[in-house]
Amino acid sequence: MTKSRILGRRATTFGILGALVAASAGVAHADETVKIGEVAPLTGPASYLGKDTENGARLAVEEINEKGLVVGGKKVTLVLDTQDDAGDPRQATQVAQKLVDDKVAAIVGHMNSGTTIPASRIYSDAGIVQVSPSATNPAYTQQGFKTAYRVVATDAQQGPALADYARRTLKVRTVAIVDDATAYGQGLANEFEKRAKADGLSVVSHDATNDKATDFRAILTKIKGAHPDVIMYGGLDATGGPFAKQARQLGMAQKILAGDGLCADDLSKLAGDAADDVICSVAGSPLEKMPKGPGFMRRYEKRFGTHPVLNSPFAYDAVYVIAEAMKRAGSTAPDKILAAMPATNYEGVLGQTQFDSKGDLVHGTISLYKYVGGKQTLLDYVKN
Ligand code: ABU
Repeated sequence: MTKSRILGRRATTFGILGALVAASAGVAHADETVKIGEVAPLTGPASYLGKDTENGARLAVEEINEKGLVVGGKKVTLVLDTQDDAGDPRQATQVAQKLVDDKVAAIVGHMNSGTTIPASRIYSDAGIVQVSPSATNPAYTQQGFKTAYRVVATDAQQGPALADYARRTLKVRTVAIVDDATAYGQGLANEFEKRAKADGLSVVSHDATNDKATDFRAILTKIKGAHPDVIMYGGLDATGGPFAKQARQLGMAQKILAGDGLCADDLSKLAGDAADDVICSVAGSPLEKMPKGPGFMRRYEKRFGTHPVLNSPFAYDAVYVIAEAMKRAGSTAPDKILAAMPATNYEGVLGQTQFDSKGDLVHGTISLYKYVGGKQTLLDYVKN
């Protein structure tokens, strides 16, 4: 055999081996890696809610990658680009710009209305879809931004549901309102107040505290003197828990109505026995009543060794909604995802997700809970 024929054979052998290696590499590795931005407070008093939000998004990303995501014929691997906005509006705009610079395909976030709203302008300017798992202030989707979506009901539903419950079920006549002066707490309290007045309730006072406050005794003492039948608190559990605890310490027996910011199983850690004085709403379906809810809870607990707290199922579905939009678009380009979002019709853990022209849910659900022995117990749920 001549030298050139031997070399030729070797070249063919190496060529076949190379092709096999390349083919196997093609099977083992994704054609494209795509970043999904995720933002929530990972520091500060609401960080445990932020971590729960991140966990929900992470679980979805891991599952989608495991099942295999194919977009426009290409295998896509999702990577979660997680950022901490500390629940602070200024930091929120800084991390929003960082995520735009990181060239994320879409955003799951932010968690607070007070961070989601200022960040939304940055995503809108960049043409990047933003799906908030938890921001309930109606203003978020009323700015005319085509990029703004949420997979949670709004305070325009949550406030009235609480007021109607007070009037029709608790049959109270007078209410004192306190909010934490944030976009969320104040917005929810205002929605509650509007409906309470329309329902014929008398609002004896409406006071503001702030989201860093720890001592509520001055406001509570004033409210105690006015003898309202019930108190409504607009804010997160970091302040709402101590608020309820101090009310009980002052000998106040009124029920405290609150929204989703207070409505996690962990409230008893912050409020102690006074958690049983709280009636609160979640701006979504009760997980335990959803066909896919128990499966989600099991998978979450297996992956993270802890229970879902509040926002995780919303963040989880938000990632799937974005992945479905990529599939419909046949592209991971932000403008193509944006164009595909209005046609969303996704059945997830939270039920059917479809959006109206503003980016809000077509069918928002409000669930009401009370606490018995510190354990969250479903009272009722109202579908739109
Ligand atoms: N929806 C409850 C907490 C998040 C927010 O600020 O809207």
